[in-house]
Amino acid sequence: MTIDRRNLLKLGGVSLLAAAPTRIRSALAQAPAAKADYTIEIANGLAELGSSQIISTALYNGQFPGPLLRLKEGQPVTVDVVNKTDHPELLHWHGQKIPSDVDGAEEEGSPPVPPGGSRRMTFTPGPSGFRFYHTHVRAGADLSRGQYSGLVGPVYIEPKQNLDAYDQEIFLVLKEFGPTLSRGGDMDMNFLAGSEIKDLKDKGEAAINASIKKAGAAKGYEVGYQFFTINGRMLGQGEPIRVQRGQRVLFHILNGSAGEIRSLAMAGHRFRVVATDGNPVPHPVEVPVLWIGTAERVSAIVEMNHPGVFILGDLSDDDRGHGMGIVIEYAGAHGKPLWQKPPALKWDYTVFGTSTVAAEPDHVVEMVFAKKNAADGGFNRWTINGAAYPDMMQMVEPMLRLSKGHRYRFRMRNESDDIHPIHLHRHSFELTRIAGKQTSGVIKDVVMLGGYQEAEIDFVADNPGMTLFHCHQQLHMDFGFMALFDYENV
Ligand SMILES: [Cu+2]
Repeated sequence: MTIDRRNLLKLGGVSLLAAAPTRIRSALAQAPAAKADYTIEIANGLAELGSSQIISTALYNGQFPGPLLRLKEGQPVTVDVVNKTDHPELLHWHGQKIPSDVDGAEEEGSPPVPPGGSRRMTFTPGPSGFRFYHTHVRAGADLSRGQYSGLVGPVYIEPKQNLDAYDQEIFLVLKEFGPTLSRGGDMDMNFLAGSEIKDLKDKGEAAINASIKKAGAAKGYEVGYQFFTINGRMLGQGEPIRVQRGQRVLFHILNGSAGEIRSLAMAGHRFRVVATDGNPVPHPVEVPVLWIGTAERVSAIVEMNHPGVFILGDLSDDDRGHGMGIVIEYAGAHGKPLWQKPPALKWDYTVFGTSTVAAEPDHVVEMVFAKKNAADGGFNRWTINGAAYPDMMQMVEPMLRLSKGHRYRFRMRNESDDIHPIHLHRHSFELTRIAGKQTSGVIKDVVMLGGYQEAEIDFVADNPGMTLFHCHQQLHMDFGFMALFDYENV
């Protein structure tokens, strides 16, 4: 055997490397050629929603939803994001407590992934639970961009300890495709607990009426959809979820929509909600229906004790008819999947919380959300305390400077008739008052604020760096419903 360099390394490879000075070893470990834990490629591709519904849209790794990433709490991960589209992209790690430069929002200073280029991100995942990743690109009037595309994927961060026993774990991503613009269109809001507050309604209605009088009865654009899917398949088009009698199935459900609110029910079955937005709730409660706002997540256990073939689907006959559902099939059961309208339910976050009064905040920040009807080329313009967040071309003054370690309470008042799924980046918050009730212990990163309602959320400023706050409806955030917070690192 000739002793060349290759054989020498093979003979003594390990010990040679082990004997190398620390400086060299760490350089080897950090060599740019080292493979990332995950590579996510953004490119246009085809998604087969049904046998005769094939659409072209931007996808992660050529699939919808993007691949499930199972990360480990506290264990650093490296992700390469490769952008094969012709425009800059941003991949946002929704619901994670990570630095601004990897969070994936340009407003916070995260560098975009250039067209034809790539970017490596390293961060320590957390908190544990069900999170997700999605594009944070502004779409504006271009309905091929932003979250109107297929750029959504689930993340599960393994906790150090598992809380619940279950037999099967299933991830569901709810998403509409084929967006179109229309004028007006009213959202069904009767499902949310709480009632309209008179002075908010008076102000909101006065503003709408004044605008319609001036502009000639035109309401701002809304977005509607042609195709409705769960895990990228229209109802009846994919494989059913196969279960066995007696199983406890843990569903992790993500509303990956650009702006819709979704509901889910299944005849003869109830959902025991164990986590909201990935965070365990103080009181897991059984409910017959789930309501999930844009970007919200629900983790719920269903006991499979009612054999048959069922539709797990949206309460809206129209949306379910256009695909928003999936078939659940018990082993040995056959026949047409059964759908049954569930009993009426008011969705009330406080049932999962405790009535203990939450800790007192150091600061209370008052916020009023309002709509300027059709004020932006036919699109509604949205304001927070009278200011609309401008387009990305301008430098933006932070709305608020947070002090590290302080507890903040946002007192949010909605002067519009729409429901807003309000999202805070890089932090989780605690619901402290909603639907007219005090509560505590429900930890989230998105909350639905009802039309003409108010709510309070608390968070501790414990993750310094620029922080974005916005409505998670793409149409609302793109037209002003956003604010930036600066941070004092002292
Ligand atoms: Cu909104």
